[in-house]
Amino acid sequence: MAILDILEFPDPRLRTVAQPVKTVDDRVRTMIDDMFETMYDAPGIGLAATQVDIHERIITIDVSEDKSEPLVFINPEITVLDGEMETMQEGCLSVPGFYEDVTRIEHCLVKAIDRNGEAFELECSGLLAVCIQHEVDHLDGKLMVDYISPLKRKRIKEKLDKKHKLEARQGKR
Ligand code: QAP
Ligand code: CO
Repeated sequence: MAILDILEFPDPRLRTVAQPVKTVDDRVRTMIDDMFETMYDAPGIGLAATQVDIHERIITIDVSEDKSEPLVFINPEITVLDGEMETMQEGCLSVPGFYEDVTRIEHCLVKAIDRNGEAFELECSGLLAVCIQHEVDHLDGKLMVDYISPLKRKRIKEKLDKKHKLEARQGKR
């Protein structure tokens, strides 16, 4: 297993639209294992393959208290279940140190493929529903910062640009 580098905003690679997975084989399962290791190490509750520069439609999530409920979604498709919306403060491993309010669908149905290549459906609400929508956005090249004001986005970009310059000087990236 391996801990992968996480791309950070405004890295243009985060804007890539991911391709569907054609076959769930050992290559895909190794990527999933590495994504879980990277997510738990961060630590985070959700990670999309896009964030580790893999442009395939794979998401790992664990919203449980004790990090004991790993969920993987391959080629996820979201269906809206009712019109209810919910606003939650979100973070993102690709936008470290920033937390912003985002309004999303409260209740959704997710259809996806699991690590054995089997199709499944999961009804989601609460944090899990928010997290799945956040991660599917990543697969479409979309980020949490796209939902906030241009001024806030500009400030976040400037702060992260500074952080990345400092890290480059220190040889971290
Ligand atoms: C997406 O995000 C999410 O800024 C997953 O310094 C988050 O795991 C969906 C993290 C909240 C819904 C609600 C963020 C770790 C982790 C940071 C994450 C940080 C360290 C974010
Ligand atoms: Co994110």
